[in-house]
Amino acid sequence: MTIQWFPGHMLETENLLKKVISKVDAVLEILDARLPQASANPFVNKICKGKFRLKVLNKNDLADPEQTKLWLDYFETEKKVPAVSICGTQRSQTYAALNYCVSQINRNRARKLKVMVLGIPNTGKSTILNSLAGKKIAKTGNVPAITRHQQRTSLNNNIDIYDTPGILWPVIEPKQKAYILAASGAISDTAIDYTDIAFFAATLLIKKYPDLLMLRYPFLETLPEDEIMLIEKIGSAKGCLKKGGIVNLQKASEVLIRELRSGKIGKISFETPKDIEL
Ligand SMILES: Nc1nc2c(ncn2[C@@H]2O[C@H](COP(=O)(O)OP(=O)(O)OP(=O)(O)O)[C@@H](O)[C@H]2O)c(=O)[nH]1
Ligand SMILES: [Mg+2]
Repeated sequence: MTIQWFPGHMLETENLLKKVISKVDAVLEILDARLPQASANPFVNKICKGKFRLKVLNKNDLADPEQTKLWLDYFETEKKVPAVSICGTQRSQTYAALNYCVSQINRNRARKLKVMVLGIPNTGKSTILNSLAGKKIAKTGNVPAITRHQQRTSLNNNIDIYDTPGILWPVIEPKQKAYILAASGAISDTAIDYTDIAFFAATLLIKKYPDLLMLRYPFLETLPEDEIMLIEKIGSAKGCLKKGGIVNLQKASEVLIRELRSGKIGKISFETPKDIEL
């Protein structure tokens, strides 16, 4: 399975970025802390060559803290690239990331510094911009592709910050990466079968986070043997039923994915640095 979800504004954004990136002093590459590898767009690598770039693992409040630590270590020690983890709604944390970025640039203080926020959809770019500005300037939302145009904001400290639309790439493969991105909410839910995402998520939860699963769904009593059993049990317990009492897998899948994305099941990471080494 491959996923293709590349709305027109993403291509427009790529073309714009190719033109304007040379005028920018530094880039905040916003990744999702739950999927720091899958949420890295190779296009960002390509256009940011030679430019200072800070990897910002956002939504760290939703990610498994142990894994986030491993990821930061992986980027800094193995890849030798600067990385921080933040919660995009916490101003002290977004400022810490920006200040770190600014401290790494040879700065002519008379000139305004241009910092660009880049990343795939739904990683929290506009939320971070709003947090830095201290007011709601950019529209945000829990579905991908909310921002459709580049937006500049002047901060008090002689810095201009640029929010950009989230961009993916035309064909997303392998399958594992597509599922991880879909489970996080980076790809439109119309581009992929909901039950497929839920099967992927259920498998991950049974294997890696069985304790969180049992805590969130005490009606399970014992750990389900497989992903279908888990989704069926959630469906029965939450009343996601069709005529005749059969579980409506689509509805049950929606419940699981919603709870996973919102953090209700717990702090969960979808991939670990070890997955890369495999
Ligand atoms: N829990 C949590 N939610 C966050 C965080 N940062 C952003 N969000 C939420 O994530 C969703 C997406 O945020 P946006 O700021 O719209 O994401 P974006 O990267 O600008 O998305 P596009 O414009 O579609 O590319 C919103 O529901 C935000 O409230 C965070 O650090 N933690
Ligand atoms: Mg946005």
